[in-house]
Amino acid sequence: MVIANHPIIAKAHTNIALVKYWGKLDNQLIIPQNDSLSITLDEFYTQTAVEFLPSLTADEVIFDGQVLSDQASLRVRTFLNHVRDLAGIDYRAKVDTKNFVPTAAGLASSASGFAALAGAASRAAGLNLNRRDLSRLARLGSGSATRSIFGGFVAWQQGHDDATSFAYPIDEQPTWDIAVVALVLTAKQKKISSRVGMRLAVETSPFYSAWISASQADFKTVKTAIQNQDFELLGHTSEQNAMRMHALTLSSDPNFTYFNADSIKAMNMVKDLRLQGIPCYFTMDAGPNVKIICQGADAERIAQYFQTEFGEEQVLVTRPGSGISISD
Ligand code: 2P0
Repeated sequence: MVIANHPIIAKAHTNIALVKYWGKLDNQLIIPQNDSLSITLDEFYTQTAVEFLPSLTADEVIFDGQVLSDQASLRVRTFLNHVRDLAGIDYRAKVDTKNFVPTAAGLASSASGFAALAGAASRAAGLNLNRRDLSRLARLGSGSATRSIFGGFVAWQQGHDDATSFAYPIDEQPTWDIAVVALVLTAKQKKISSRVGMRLAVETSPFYSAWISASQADFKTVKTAIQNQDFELLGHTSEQNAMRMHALTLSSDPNFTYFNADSIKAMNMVKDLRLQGIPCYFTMDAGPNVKIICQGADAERIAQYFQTEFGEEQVLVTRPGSGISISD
């Protein structure tokens, strides 16, 4: 194995889950409690350069031009240890990462971040992993990163150990016209991280077992909807799945929610649009921003409707994006 003698650059897009991951079976290996399914988004991505250098005595992590403190870079350095173990090397690395997400959109995600880091660091360390193994490696950084290795519609197979928990593509270049309208309702950092929130749900929500059985059924339904290009089935099931996930936060002890007043307003506006005959469905992750799944032909009209309420800059239209790319 030969480590690269120049920085390796990887680009990975973020993704939005239609069937959510919310809870781990194994907190170290990040083995989830259920299968999940997402769309990779073209507008939002992370680009990361990594070089392992014999001259370095410690890992150096630069994020959007700022050198991170030891505390802030802990997850990245822990991840680099996995790569060093895998490659059998001991060198420290220089990591330079940039998020390409519209200013303060609050959509930056550990998904694109750890996927890009997995791609750049593994190749810089001399490993030449296939995409399945890259998704397993990305998983050790963050669960949602597992899916960002692939483009279009992607599934993350739950599995039961490190070897069997990985992502695979369902439809990398969808031939039907799907779009996601992202509403930036706040760019504020969330109070309860996904990691803490999902652990609370597993440990305290009396609804957790119902979530697992419902989400496994949703996974099958959304897969069928993709195969049949059945937009309404895809949208309806995704919206139901999102609300089932958020019911876990409401039923955790202590209870909490990622909704704010604007999230609820936006969800009601989506329902109004449906009553007007425009098929569109909402989903939300571990924060107040709402994403609207729609057909490409309706995207601009839907975006305008929300721009009137929330402002032009707060509404972004995005489409299915590609999987990871890594320089030589
Ligand atoms: C998902 N989310 O499926 C779900 C839906 C947010 C809501 O995966 O602890 O940052 O690093 O594995 O992946 C966000 O959680 O959590 C997430 P870790 P992650 O996209």
